[in-house]
Amino acid sequence: MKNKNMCVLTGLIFILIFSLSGQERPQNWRAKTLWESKEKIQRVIVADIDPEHEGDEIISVAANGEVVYSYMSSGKWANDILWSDSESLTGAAAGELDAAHPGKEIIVGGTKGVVELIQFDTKKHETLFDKGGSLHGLSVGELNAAYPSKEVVAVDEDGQLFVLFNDGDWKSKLLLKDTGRLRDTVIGDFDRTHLGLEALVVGSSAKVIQVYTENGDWKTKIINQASEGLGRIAAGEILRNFRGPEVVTVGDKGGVYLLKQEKGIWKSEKIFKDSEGLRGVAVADVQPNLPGNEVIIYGYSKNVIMIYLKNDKWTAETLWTDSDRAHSLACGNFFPSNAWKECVVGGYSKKVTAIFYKK
Ligand SMILES: [Ca+2]
Ligand SMILES: [Ca+2]
Ligand SMILES: [Ca+2]
Ligand SMILES: [Ca+2]
Repeated sequence: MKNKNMCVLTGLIFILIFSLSGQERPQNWRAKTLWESKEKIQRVIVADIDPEHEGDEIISVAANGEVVYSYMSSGKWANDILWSDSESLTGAAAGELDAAHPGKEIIVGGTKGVVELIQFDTKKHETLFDKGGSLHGLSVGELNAAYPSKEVVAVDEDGQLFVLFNDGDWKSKLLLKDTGRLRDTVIGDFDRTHLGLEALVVGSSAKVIQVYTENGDWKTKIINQASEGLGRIAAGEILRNFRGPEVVTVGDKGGVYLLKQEKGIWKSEKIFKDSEGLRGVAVADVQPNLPGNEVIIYGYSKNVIMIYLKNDKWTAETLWTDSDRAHSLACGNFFPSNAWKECVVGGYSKKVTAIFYKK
């Protein structure tokens, strides 16, 4: 009898704590399930793939090999399975890779070590690359002016870093083999000392590796070494008094690091630590009443967390909690009726979920 009373009392205390902490939660954030797969969602990306449809579209890839295209049509969400691989897919990216085809192309890769290019409208596909290990991360961008097409960076679980380029045919070059798994890559103008764009790559070795070309030759260099394995990387303007873009990496132990290049030297600052490992990061203007862009993270704690500067101090707010652990997050403007960005997450819950601010 005494034990039962204790249980009731403990339960009441938990409810009290839960409702008190619940008050901290932002009022204007909503979540909506867009797609439910039969297996884990491994990567979500947001890009303006179809120029005839306003705003950005969403691509998700899953452990069952499905590539799903999600978009708003007449105010409702529609989903279209573009491709089904026979094995798990882990990486996805979008970019201009076929000048003869309107809109961006989608590339995916996974366990088979093949990079497949897919057209969103015709569903036509073409294999660009088929000799890597289990691919994990992909990015597309203008890295080498010698070729008219954009280039692709593909990284795998054996630590191999490949570039794919088109000189009439798609070719590949292995640039390095890291000591750990390579997991994610992003392309942008991060290095002020180098003309044009660069790619950055992160993985379990905790290194941040830069890929760039010099006089047409492919080069790599390590720009930072974190104190924990890194899971994801993103970039965007964060600091108002700094001419960015800044770079954010997230780690296996929950660390969130802001990297910026000052006078040619890269500096790193830990801006937050989550309770568990992180598998999603984005930099975007997701909340209009906070100035500029915010950093959004998603991790094994199941939480989607927004980090921003408030009175010069890094502040974190949990926006939403998933039913299971994270694997990927991306943000973009897929509700084009307002100027600010929305986010999408996917992971062990097998669901692709939109997370957005509603006035
Ligand atoms: Ca579009
Ligand atoms: Ca540059
Ligand atoms: Ca904002
Ligand atoms: Ca929007």
